[in-house]
Amino acid sequence: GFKALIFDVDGTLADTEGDGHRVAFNAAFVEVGLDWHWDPVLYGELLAVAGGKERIRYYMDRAGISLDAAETFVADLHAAKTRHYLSMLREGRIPLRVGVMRLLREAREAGIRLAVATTTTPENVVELLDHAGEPGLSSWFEVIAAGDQVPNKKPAPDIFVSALSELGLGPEDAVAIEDSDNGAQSALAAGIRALLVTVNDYTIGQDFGAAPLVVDALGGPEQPARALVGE
Ligand code: XBP
Ligand code: MG
Repeated sequence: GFKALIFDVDGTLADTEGDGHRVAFNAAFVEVGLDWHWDPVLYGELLAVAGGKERIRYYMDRAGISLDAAETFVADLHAAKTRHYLSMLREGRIPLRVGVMRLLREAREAGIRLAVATTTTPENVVELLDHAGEPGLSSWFEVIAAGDQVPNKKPAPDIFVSALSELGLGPEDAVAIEDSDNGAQSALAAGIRALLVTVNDYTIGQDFGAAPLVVDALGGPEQPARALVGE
């Protein structure tokens, strides 16, 4: 049987994008005196690129903005964004999605190991989990594979490969849980065939390649998940 669940974070454990990351990016733009503003529609387009720093660069390319010392500029701007995002998390403003806590409890009771594979920064993951209503929830996760610890972000397989290697497991031993096409491609490219996609408003129209099962939520007794694709 399966030995581990490897979770994506943004969009999967919680709806972090529209009211979380997006708002934090805009607060950072104001803080550093930029007149940029990412509304929900534009942000949906920018989500084509995973990773906050990568997303800023993608926006600058699209908008034809070129700067000296762009690398430092992007790093500093992203650090400001992360500060804003962390303070939102510490206020408990971003709850877990329906069914996530139930699944984590059931997996833990069944002796299934828990891990994360995400493009966001590790402190964002810990603060999200630890302010989600269950004190110390981040410590339930044996491995938090995150952000810049690998050279290539999703859809590259690197972060799932890294999570598997930290767990000491092969791709056949794990189930990946994702919300986006970039994430699904990443897990599949890492050789993980057992892939569950739980869509959200930003990702519902995406493709998900060969993902065997796509549902609208992890769900639970009160709000059962609906299968959208797959068997
Ligand atoms: C999530 C992301 C992240 C967040 C921002 O992708 O793309 O970029 O939007 O995170 P996934 P950072 O769910 O596929 O991992 O700004 O901390 O990079
Ligand atoms: Mg995601």
